[in-house]
Amino acid sequence: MTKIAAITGITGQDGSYLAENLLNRGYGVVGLYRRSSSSNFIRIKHILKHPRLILEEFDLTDPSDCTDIITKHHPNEFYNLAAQSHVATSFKQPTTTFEINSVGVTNLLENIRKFSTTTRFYQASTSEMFGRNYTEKDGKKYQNEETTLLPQSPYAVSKLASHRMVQIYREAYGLYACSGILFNHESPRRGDNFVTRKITRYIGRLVNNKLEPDEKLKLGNLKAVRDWGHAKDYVEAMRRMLAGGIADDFVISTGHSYTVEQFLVAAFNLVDKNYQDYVEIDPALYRPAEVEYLHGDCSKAQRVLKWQPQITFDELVKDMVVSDIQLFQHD
Ligand code: NAP
Ligand code: F7E
Repeated sequence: MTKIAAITGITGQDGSYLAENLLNRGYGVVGLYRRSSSSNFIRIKHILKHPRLILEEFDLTDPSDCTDIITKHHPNEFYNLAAQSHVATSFKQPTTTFEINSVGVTNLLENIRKFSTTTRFYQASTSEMFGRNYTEKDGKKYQNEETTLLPQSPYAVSKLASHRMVQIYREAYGLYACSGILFNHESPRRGDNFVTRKITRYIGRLVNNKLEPDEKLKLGNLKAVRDWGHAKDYVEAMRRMLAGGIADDFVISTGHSYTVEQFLVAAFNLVDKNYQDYVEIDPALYRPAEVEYLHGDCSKAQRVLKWQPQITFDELVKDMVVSDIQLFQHD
């Protein structure tokens, strides 16, 4: 029988890759999207006519929407990828962030508990929950499932609340509910306001002579360290969590970290330019509180899920730069 997977946030970066992954494996996919005044299907336009994809309007903050979807479809798997996912925005909109990222997740869990206990649930947790904390051992600094969570932003707090809620529903009610503690993952489909895409879009416009005269690339903290992987690899880890034998939480990362400045160098090198000729530091882009260092240890996922990232940092940067150069040839 065809397995049914529901995906919230199908219009986002991860939702679009996960939908492709599951459709390619023969799943029926119920894609849940938020109504907006204009169509937001740019990342899924190539699969919109797929015979096994159904789209349903849905808002995570509306409890009755959650009930309707769960009771109508009784999905085998439910991937909750919807979120207010921008850390800087969460400082400006902490309440909305909490309503979507924490109350919304509770709505889902409560409906699965009441109406569809065999549905397997995936929650998009995040390395931001570690905040400034890391484990230091044998001269190495990293975060894994044992590292204490110490969030530094309203976004991270909201994700920690839902992370813990998932554990409670798993332990108290026996739901098959997993959280993936995913480190940063990027792609040509990354939102425009995340630092990697901001950089590669600028390069795309630069190469195609689409910049305004003297237009600089304005950035904030270049010293922050991130463990960047490719979203295509990371959605496969999500799938494996729900296909596994035991519900649990897993760190998903590459184990290689770089500063924002190193990302800049790698990206500008691809077009034989020096980033220092283009970048201007804008203090307004610094965050009220910063997560300075993220470096994941995903050995549990490697051992239990047999998951390994396939795409290297250099391949990721190239994928994004090449894609944005092509994008602005036509734009
Ligand atoms: P994204 O591109 O920002 O996508 C977020 C999605 O959530 C969009 O489809 C958005 O819809 C939807 N959404 C927002 N509020 C909603 C609401 N109230 N009801 C229904 N849908 C709503 O995020 P992403 O990069 O794909 O990340 C996917 C998930 O993983 C998020 O939960 C994020 O917090 C988490 N995460 C991401 C990373 C990363 O590095 N990418 C790392 C760790 C965890 P619209 O299109 O209408 O805005
Ligand atoms: O920032 C610095 C910024 O916004 C990365 C989300 O997917 O990953 C993401 O959160 C770093 C930070 O990602 C700019 O201060 C400098 O140190 O690309 P970002 P993020 O905050 O790490 C986690 C794991 C998630 O869960 C989130 O959903 O880059 N930075 N200058 C800048 N960042 C941005 N956005 N814009 C700048 O101009």
